Amino acid sequence: MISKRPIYVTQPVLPPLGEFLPYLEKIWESKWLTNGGQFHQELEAKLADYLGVKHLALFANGTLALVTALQALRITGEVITTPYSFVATAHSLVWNGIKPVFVDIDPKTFNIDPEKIEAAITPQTTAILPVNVYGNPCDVDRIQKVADTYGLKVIYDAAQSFGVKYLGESILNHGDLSILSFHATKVFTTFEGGAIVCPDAKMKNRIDDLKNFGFHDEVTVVAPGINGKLNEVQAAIGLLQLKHVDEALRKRREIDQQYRKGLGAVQGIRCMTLPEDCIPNYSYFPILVEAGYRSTRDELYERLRQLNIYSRRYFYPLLSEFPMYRGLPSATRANLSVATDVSKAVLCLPIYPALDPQIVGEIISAIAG
Ligand code: T4K
Repeated sequence: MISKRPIYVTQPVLPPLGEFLPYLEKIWESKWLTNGGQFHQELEAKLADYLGVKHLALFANGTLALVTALQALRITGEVITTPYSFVATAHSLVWNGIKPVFVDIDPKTFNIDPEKIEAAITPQTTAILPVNVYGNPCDVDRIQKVADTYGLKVIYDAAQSFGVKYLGESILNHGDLSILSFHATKVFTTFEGGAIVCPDAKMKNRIDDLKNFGFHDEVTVVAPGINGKLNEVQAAIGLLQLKHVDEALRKRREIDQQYRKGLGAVQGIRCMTLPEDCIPNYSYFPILVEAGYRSTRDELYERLRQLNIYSRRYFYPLLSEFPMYRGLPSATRANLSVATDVSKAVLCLPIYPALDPQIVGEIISAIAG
């Protein structure tokens, strides 16, 4: 046993409780709890500034942000997406009556392979929904080129991409819309939460209406919107988190470097590579357990569990293997051979700011030893 307490794949950063109390006092005093209050407005402005994006609409979670992003752009028919993601990506399409069309991934980035998108386009295709898996940037230029050629919208599921920069700017400034998740397991958290990032004010107004039942003003409902609002307590947590997020990213980076140094030479273990000109957020530390390693991925997963280390097989099974998707024509293993191989080999190791470097060292030894 490496540690008496279980070591999970992640752990949220919680600033000192004393720092949170003044926010609660303000909420108690104002009695303003939700529906776009002061903290909500402040967090939208501060996050847009921190992330380097034009407009940002907060949501109760990333899934509602995804569902609403598709509504905002009036997406219908078929949408091309990746099977290598969290279930919310494909579920958001089904909630909108849209058919997911799975396209295989790139073996290096684990993101949708832009080369394979074109062959999946049909007259019903209206959009592409790529995912920046582990916050790792997609090939945004090539994806946009295909989208422009065929007149498709692009919505990035950037749930895991908080703070990632690519080619000198925020990864969130690509495509028509991007969504973020602020779930407890994310680099920046409001316990539950999320956002849509959009480039223009008119679209932000539409999104704001859609997340508030479609209300435009007291007596006008412009669309069958949903209740996707983030409340004031969550917004206050977000404001507090922002003060600590740079330090959290720095600590994550150190753990990432320690893993890379310790595992780089282990036969049969491959660490994820990042594209050049990318500032990552170190949200996950995926390794591939390949031929040449002394055990299978699942044996290593079990061995680590015996040591009280709870790594995770994100993303296994593939979305295309779940019962509601496996009947789709695009869900075959033959169509998704790279994703199938990666999902059988991947293991995400614990990474979070409070993780003791000594434990990281012991995890490395357990894998390498
Ligand atoms: N798109 C993508 C690409 C996503 O990755 C996600 C979410 C979404 C869309 C949807 O966004 P949200 O609607 O969730 O905002 C987790 C998260 O629940 C999910 O948010 C996340 N992706 C996904 C990748 O991971 P689980 O089922 O693995 O979570 P769970 O409860 O097993 O937590 C993992 C570990 O984290 C635990 O073993 C311990 C630790 N933990 C967890 C929680 C909830 C804590 O220390 N404290 C906590 O409060 O899905």
